[in-house]
Amino acid sequence: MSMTFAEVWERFLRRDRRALARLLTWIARGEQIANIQAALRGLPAIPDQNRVIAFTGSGGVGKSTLVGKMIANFRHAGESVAVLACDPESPLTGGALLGDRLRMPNYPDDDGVYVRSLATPSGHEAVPDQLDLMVQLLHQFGFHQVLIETVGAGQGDTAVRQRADVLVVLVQPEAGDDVQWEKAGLLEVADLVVVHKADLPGADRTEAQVKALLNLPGCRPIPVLRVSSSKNIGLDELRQGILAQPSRRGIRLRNANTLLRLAQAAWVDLLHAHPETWKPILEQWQSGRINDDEAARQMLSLDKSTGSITS
Ligand SMILES: Nc1nc2c(ncn2[C@@H]2O[C@H](COP(=O)(O)OP(=O)(O)OP(=O)(O)O)[C@@H](O)[C@H]2O)c(=O)[nH]1
Ligand SMILES: [Mg+2]
Repeated sequence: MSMTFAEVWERFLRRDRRALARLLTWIARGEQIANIQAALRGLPAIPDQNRVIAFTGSGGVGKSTLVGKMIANFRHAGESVAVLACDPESPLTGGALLGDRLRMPNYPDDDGVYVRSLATPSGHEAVPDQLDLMVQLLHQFGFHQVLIETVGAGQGDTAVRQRADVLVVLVQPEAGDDVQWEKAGLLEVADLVVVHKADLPGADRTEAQVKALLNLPGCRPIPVLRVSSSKNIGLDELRQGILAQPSRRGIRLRNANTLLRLAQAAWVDLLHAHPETWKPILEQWQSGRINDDEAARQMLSLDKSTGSITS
């Protein structure tokens, strides 16, 4: 029996999990998007302390296992949790989806947990927008924290990263000097680095390497935590570390500083001579009146010599 959008939405508002599942399926298929967007606009804003936390790292580093552990950890701390597990589309998709679900304990009797697998075809443009909508739905349904397991260090992961409030990058102890996480450039964008599988030999060395890479003069300090999912080590510290990260607004401000630093490198003279030209752009961006793309476009179109906007 098929229900209309209005019927499903009415059930969603009454916190019917089947309605939530239906809406998520619609989004995944690119259906009912305009209706969902419009209906979401009518709901109150999501509290700042509700976060989107992405877990990323190379294949097999233990993302699914750790996310499974963090579900339980957040629950013990009184927080409700929804999980979106993304997987690359591959001949193994069916198995991979199942694999991720299997490592995440299911909680059939707990209203405070919801786990959903999500196929993310590589190069699929619609995915980031779909993710935004899904996350909004889950927050509006009442889940405090939304955890996302990303597809790993591949492309397609970038979109997820940009949409997370907190990005947790997992690395694991490795033999040899050829450290893949360094090549992947993941550390640069991390809010928090987890040296996972810390029960394995070499965790000390990996931790030292990560710290040496991250703690460059002038850069914001990034916490590096040692965690073992199999030995239940460091999980509370990870939760506390995540919650200690700035809320969305804080992240906006941090991003604004990054943008400013980038702009400074290219427009030093302009920035000193005409702060009145770029400060309004920054302010509009920080308050959310213009999005990242528009802010970047306006910044880049500033005329270097006069400081006026040229296009
Ligand atoms: N020693 C050790 N092994 C772990 C730990 N956590 C997970 N593993 C193992 O690491 C392997 C990969 O774990 P997954 O959770 O599937 O890793 P993943 O990053 O989700 O993998 P993909 O989704 O395939 O990229 C499994 O065999 C786990 O049992 C840990 O804390 N210590
Ligand atoms: Mg996984």
